[in-house]
Amino acid sequence: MEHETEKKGVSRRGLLGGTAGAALVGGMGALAYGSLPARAAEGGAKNELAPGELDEYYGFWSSGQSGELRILGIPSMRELMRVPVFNRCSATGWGQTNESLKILTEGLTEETKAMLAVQGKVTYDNGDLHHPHMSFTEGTYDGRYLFMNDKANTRVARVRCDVMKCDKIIEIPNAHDIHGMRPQKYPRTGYVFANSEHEAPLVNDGKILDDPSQYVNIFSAIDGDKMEVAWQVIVTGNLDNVDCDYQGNYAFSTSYNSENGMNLAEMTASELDHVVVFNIKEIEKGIAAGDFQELNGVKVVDGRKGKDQKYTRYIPIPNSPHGVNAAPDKQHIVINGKLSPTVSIIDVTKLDALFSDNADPRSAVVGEPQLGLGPLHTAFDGQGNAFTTLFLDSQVVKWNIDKAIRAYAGEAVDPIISKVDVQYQPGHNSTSMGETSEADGKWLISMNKFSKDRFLNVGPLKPENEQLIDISSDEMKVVHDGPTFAEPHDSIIVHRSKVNPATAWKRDDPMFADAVAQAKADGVDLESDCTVIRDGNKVRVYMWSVAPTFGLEKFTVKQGDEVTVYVTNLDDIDDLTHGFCMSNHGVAMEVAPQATASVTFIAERPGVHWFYCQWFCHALHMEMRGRMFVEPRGA
Ligand code: RUQ
Ligand code: CUA
Repeated sequence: MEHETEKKGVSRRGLLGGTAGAALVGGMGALAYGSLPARAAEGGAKNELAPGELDEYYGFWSSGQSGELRILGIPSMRELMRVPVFNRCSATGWGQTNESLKILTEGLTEETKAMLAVQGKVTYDNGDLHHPHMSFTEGTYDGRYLFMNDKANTRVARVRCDVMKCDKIIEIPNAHDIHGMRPQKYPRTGYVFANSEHEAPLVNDGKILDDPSQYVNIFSAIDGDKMEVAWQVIVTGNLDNVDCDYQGNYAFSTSYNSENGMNLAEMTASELDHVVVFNIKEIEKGIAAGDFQELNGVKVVDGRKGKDQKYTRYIPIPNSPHGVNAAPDKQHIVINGKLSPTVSIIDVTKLDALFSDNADPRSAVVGEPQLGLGPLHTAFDGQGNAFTTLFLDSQVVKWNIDKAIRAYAGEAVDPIISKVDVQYQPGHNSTSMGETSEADGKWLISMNKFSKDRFLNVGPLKPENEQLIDISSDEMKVVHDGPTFAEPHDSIIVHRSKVNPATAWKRDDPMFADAVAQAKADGVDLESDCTVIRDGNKVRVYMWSVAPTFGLEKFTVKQGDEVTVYVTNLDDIDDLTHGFCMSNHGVAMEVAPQATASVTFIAERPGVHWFYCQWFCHALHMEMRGRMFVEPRGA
């Protein structure tokens, strides 16, 4: 499918109505973009799109404790879609349809299933989705999958980019609260690396609480094709964020609690924490040679500090480092100091010596520029420059990697190029294609944790603020404010040429293979038959939908029956999604073009109940409805 950007000849409408106006209403005229329309007109990159114009990039956004993935258009910052993952979704029926429940339950451990069953649940209802990342081939995005973590319930999920739906969710055994997560960049993904943030006793069975010496943490490599844990490494200290090199040799995890402290004072006691370097090839060799213990079905190697280490190195880094970001130059890894005003630059070409010659781990650090207060994450432009968020300073700083390295070597050069104020307290940032070897230096998003006075007051709970920054010149320009709901942590900006979603499902899609198999067993052709199959007190109702009708006007069941409704959307026109909502039963789902979707419920209310199409599809959409008749028990 060719994307077409069509200019409609609509002239640029300043941003006044959208942002400066709102800020002025907030009484903060001084902070408003008084000069913004003029700036936009000065040249630089164009971020406003005319109606009908398509964006150049997809933005894939986390949503933090909302648990979903969001898709934005960049540079317009228009929200294009929400993809439910760890959350429940009223619109699509995610967490309710049989297809989604399978994905939400099949990857849970037996122990978790039992724990949930006691609470009357089959799966978790919440998630905390921090880091969405696309699969790579040879150092750049390949448009196959998006992977994302759930810090709340220790899971990793995968979204298929062809249909933009989640197809796998797995719980990671032995780990506690998956935070940092990145796919392998080379030769391909491959592994998805995932950090367990919180330390716990290795065998966490209720026998150890107050003996931190027995607490460990777990680094996981997940096979992104199979969505299974390939291996794990036991480490010292906690694990925060992770990234990996462009050579396929090493992964890097920051640790803000090398102390293994159990409270704030203990966790921040020492000035130096560390980044753990994982030697992927050595770990693979160790596993092949049987140097592992098996724990809850996973092969686990010991990479703790102080052992005679083959698998890991611990590079001391000041002070509670947070983000870790591989530069597109394929050589440098930037570790963000958080409590230290510095970032530390690791040169990947110096890492082999750490392992082969036992070289001083700090010898891999080739730069440590002081950038400002609270550096959290760094993004890149592909021209040798880096952009680091300064949480405490509420700024983004642009700096030059080479100059920082030369300054560290003693040369009198200042690596800092410029700083820009952002509103307020930035966490992650991301640049267009900036996490790949194809970083193009056009756009930067600063994901700010607080919006304070930037928008109309909506009560004590405020939106966050994501700002679009034009980085096409050394003077960074904030060109857009974007309020967002809880709480996008991270994003990636992917050129649209990398992604090519379908407009309709294929009838042989694995997403609804179970429904197809059941229909086959029932002798039902989903594409033509509308029928009711009774199987004891289980009733299967099959119908198709073609705007503006369902294939069944009515069906009859008995009170107490377990009813499964399968709807197959035979429309294959772009955009012609139907829905199925059984009123007063808490049942609703999306049925996109050429999809089959199914939902199961108990028909416990005698009488007539209307089901209706809940997705506006046609001029006669309101009329797209039918009846379920429930005969009372004993009738
Ligand atoms: S972390 S604000 Cu969950 Cu990505 Cu750094
Ligand atoms: Cu079909 Cu609305």
